[in-house]
Amino acid sequence: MQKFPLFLAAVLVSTGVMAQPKALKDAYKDFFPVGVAVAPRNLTGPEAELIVKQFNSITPENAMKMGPIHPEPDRYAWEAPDAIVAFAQQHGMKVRGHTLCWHNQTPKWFFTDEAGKQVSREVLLERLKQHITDVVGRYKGRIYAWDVVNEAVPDTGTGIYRQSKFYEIIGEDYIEKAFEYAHAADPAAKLFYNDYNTESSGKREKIFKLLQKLKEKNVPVHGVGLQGHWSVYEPSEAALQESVSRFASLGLAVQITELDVSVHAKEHGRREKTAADKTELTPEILARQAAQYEMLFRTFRKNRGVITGVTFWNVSDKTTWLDNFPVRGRKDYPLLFDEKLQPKEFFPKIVDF
Ligand code: HAH
Repeated sequence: MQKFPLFLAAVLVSTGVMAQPKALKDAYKDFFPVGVAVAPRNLTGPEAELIVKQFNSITPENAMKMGPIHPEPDRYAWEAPDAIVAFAQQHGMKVRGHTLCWHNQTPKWFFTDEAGKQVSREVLLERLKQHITDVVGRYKGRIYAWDVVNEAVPDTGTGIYRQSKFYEIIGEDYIEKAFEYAHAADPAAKLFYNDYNTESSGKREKIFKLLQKLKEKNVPVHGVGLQGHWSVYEPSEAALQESVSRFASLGLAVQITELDVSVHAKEHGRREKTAADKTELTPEILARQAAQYEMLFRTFRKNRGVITGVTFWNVSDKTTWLDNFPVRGRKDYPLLFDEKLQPKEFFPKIVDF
């Protein structure tokens, strides 16, 4: 389509001379479901239309995280997650749940008693069990896959466990416990360990060891989620293929769970905006983004049968979490649909192969 100026392409498509590109979910129907992370506000108006047209799976971006869904010990906030699951059912879409146990966006009350003192291992395990049982149980049969534990492995150092409150209070077995509780609550759900930066060789090996241990202990873990918060500069095709093959060698399914391709170089820690932080969409950056997306989807297709799902983290460049992370207020353009919800110029290359 890029051979024509945009207005001409639009005329050719609307008059039927030129075919509209296929929708993502149709192009990949023999490969994997294509999903998108949403908030309830995305489920009306033009964004909802785009979602229904392009995707066949949906994930709540925030609504099922520990803090948002379980703000107080005896109160769950079901409204937002219920609305998302209902939308999916109405439109015949799958739902991926995110996430049951994560050191971030966990409410403070989880780790402290009424006097403000840190709780014991027994109390924290009991709370984790209650939380997972209630959340997974409520959506039993309606959520086909869950991110059970998110980001338990640190980026640096040699230890394989992140020093989180769950790890400090319970010990390393909090991970297997979380999987066991989830499996008991919905034995049919596919259970995933999910993490980012999975193509860095050091972190890949640490995650591999963690998963290997879980498999050896017969913990009900069925897959690994590569978040896929990538950029126009990384990962390389070889590094991505290595991650997919390495994790698959444990007999695990692999899903890309939070895909976006930042136009900025990847950083993993929050920092302030500086004068150097301009967002310039040069032709070079745009060409890199097109090439990166083409490489990613070619690699996903090559791994048919192993890669069982691909989920984008947000709908369009209109708003994405990367507008505020890692640099608050720095715009990013990481998705396949632009700020006007239109497919980007290279989109046909992703769906025609
Ligand atoms: C993800 N962390 C989380 O899994 C997701 O729940 C959240 O909405 C957005 C991103 C990614 C991440 C990162 O890329 C770098 C450092 C910490 C976390």
